[in-house]
Amino acid sequence: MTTATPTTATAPSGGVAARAWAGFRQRYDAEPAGRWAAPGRVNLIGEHTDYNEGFVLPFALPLRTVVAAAPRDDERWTVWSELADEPVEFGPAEADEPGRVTGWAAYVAGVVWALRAAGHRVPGARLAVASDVPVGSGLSSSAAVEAAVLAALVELGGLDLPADRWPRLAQRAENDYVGAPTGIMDQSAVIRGRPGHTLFLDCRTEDVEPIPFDLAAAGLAMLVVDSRAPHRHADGEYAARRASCERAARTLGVPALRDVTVADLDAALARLPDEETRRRVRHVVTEDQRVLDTVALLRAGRVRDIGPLLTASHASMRDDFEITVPEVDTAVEAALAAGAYGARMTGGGFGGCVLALVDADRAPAVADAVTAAYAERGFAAPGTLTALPVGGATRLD
Ligand code: GAF
Repeated sequence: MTTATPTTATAPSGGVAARAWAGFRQRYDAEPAGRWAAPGRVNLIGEHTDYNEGFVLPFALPLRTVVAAAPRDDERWTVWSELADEPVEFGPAEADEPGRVTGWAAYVAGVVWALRAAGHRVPGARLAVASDVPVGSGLSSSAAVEAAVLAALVELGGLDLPADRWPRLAQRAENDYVGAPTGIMDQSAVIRGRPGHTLFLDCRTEDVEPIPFDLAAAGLAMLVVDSRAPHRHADGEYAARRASCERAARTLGVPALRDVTVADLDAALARLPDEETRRRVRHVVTEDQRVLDTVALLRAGRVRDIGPLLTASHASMRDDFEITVPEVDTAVEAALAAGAYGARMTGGGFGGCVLALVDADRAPAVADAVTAAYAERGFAAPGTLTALPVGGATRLD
């Protein structure tokens, strides 16, 4: 991402696909059989609702991870990434034991593991990974790697695996091999994304409804601000939030917090043991409702009117779920003060990116205002871009 004046990312650039190809040729001294791509994502609204079996509304971003790949004769996998000097090679023994492959290659080994655990015969392969999805910005760089690798292996192996089953497999790779207890939102967004739409996903049923999200027609833009505060969801805070929600659901005698509605909320809160748990539950229950309200407004073509819901979501993450940090709060406040219709942190929290819904012609001014606020607070300059929704994982050639 750039700083100050936002770049406009509406279509994937050719550069990353060329880097994957060149990396493959250089590393393996051969031509790949093809290239597969998967995007990063932002979530318009619905945070920490996915693992509570609730609702989310993400869209895929025009920043991509590309995997160039070719089958090999034996049952081994070699992976090179432009982020690392040396390739990593593993076989069935390492793939079948979660945790044996570590670091960035664990996301690849995790996909092999998830496919094998589901009974698929995974072809041995050489892979080269290049990515424009910044690592650690909360834009789902890991889901993008998982989805692109999955797409490549499914096709190279001729596996009978329809794409609507890919998100669950990619999530298993992340949960059970890498060890990050995430929900299913990111994998669904980067696999099932639709150009010009946000994805209304019911995380219990996995039903997806693409909701038209035509920012340009409304004269609007979505400014994405990289807070530059490091974001980590494999760490204890994410897991602690999830555990707290699951404990609360058990106390309330419901399968998941999705089963508590806003109408039930006060009665449910009264049955919870402590103030912190009450705050966590209030966030999840009200956030599910905000997703439903946002979807209703978008269906009615009232894009600008979703702004207050975005801002209310941020306040709920800040005050009730307690997952924001000063950098993201500063970005939200500065964007709103500069005229954004709404703004919120997106993703797992503790850093990552902020979304601000702005008039298209105001995007540079709002980006400048956030940059100035950062300078005043002594924070490293934020990155900014404006983005429109693109399609999900796909074969390029
Ligand atoms: C991270 C996780 F990976 C998602 O599953 C989701 O829980 C999100 O945080 C919070 O909404 O991106």
